[in-house]
Amino acid sequence: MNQQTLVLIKPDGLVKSLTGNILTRLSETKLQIIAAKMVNVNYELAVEHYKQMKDAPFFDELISYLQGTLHDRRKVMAMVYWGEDAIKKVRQLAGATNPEEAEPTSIRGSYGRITSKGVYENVLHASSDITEAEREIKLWFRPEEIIMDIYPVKKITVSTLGQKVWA
Ligand code: IDP
Ligand code: MG
Repeated sequence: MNQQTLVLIKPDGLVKSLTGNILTRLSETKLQIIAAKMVNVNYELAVEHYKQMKDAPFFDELISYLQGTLHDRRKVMAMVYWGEDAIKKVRQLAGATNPEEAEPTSIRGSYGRITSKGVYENVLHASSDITEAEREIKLWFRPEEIIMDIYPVKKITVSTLGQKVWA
């Protein structure tokens, strides 16, 4: 079944200049990238993205991690991958959440680490199921930023007041 999944190259992946390596590894899946952008992650976005972890003892550090304050690199690269079994294929290549338990040749096994404070720095995020993928893709992307109609859309009229356009 064709499906879509959200992939984030987290700030540690960017700081370590791993973008090319990660994209090359993900290209093994033969999936298509149907959206991609760099994002400055504000506090609200980080908390909404990881809201299911809100009771974790490392939650505050996790939010700093995703926002890039831990690595002094305040951005992430967000992408949507699409194709047959996309969610499972990307998760398999990503490897286990804990980089020490991840298959050594997986992306997290190759590049992740456990910091002294305890949060797993595992270089990328990948949605874990269809429901999570839909929630996350809709959180990170607007419909027109994705080159395929993957979810139903509706047209509304909005005020363009204050919107930035090219000067
Ligand atoms: P996932 O990224 O493999 O889906 P989740 O359980 O959704 O893993 O956790 C989100 C993120 O929180 C992980 O990618 C990792 O950065 C961090 N994390 C999860 N569990 C732990 C833990 O037990 N200790 C430290 N960090 C963790
Ligand atoms: Mg998860």
